[in-house]
Amino acid sequence: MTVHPVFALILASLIQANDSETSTLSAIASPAPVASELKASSSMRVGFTIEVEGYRSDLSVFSTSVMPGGDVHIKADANLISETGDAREENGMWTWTAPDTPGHHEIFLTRNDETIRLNVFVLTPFSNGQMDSINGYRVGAYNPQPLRGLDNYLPPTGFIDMQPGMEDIQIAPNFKLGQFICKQQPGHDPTYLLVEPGMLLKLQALLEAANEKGWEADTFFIMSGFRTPFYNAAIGNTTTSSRHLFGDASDIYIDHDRDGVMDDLNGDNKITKADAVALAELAREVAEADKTNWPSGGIGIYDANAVHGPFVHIDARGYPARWG
Ligand SMILES: [Ca+2]
Ligand SMILES: [Ca+2]
Repeated sequence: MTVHPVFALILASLIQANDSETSTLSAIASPAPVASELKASSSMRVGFTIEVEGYRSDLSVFSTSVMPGGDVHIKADANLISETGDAREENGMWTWTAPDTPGHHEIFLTRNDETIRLNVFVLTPFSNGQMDSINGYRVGAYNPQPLRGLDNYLPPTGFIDMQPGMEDIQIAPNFKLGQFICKQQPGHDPTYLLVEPGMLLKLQALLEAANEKGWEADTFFIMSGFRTPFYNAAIGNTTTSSRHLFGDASDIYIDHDRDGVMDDLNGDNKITKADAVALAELAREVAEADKTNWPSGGIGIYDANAVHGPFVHIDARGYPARWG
């Protein structure tokens, strides 16, 4: 059942009024709950599910993106509160229409005592082949021909506009926006990137599985998240279809002891490829057990070399791929 926010407010105000000397009338006249007073539930997951962009999620913090003026469709048996944009509901489907300018918005879905905070990034438009950079940030060009004709390999039409201070935005319970920026042009403000919801679901599910296995970690170290085509070519990659270019790939390791390399996951007192294998095997187990929180995609294992330690590649390309 969806309780209209105003009724919920009046009920809450009346209950509060019992405990205070405030008159019922002034309690009813108190301001409506506004998004700035809400925050996501403190647990990683809540007792209800939303569906956004085809992804079902019960994460207390989740993120999606939309073009300026575009609609975000959120299927949820919950109230929606947002200070910005234009929200309406029909038959359990909320439509949130984005403002016409790029920026970061917060939508709160509340049910009973629980709240999901959904970040919506309104993207800065990008015309592939027409633009090489945005505000001095080199993007380069995407292959206009999508791999195998698949939609999720089409050149993006916009990027998240990461202004100074946005690095610390929590985009999933254990992940921040700044963890995923491209390594090019360090310190350049603003920067532009893509972070796809399917990847966030997978990283969060894998982190929770790692914790359950007894591997301590507050997050993964994201060695490489988003890459522009410009940067991907600059580091010597010849492929034009890397999922890093599309914001749904991350090269990760657990580094809870913060020494800059993978932790000793298999307990043999060495940091080797075997530790990446252990993390990848756990990812494969999650892939088998939890299709909701593990959208189909790639799991790759990488050994250490002269410039990096062992790591695991995770992506949400839409079909299974395994290597390494
Ligand atoms: Ca470590
Ligand atoms: Ca080891």
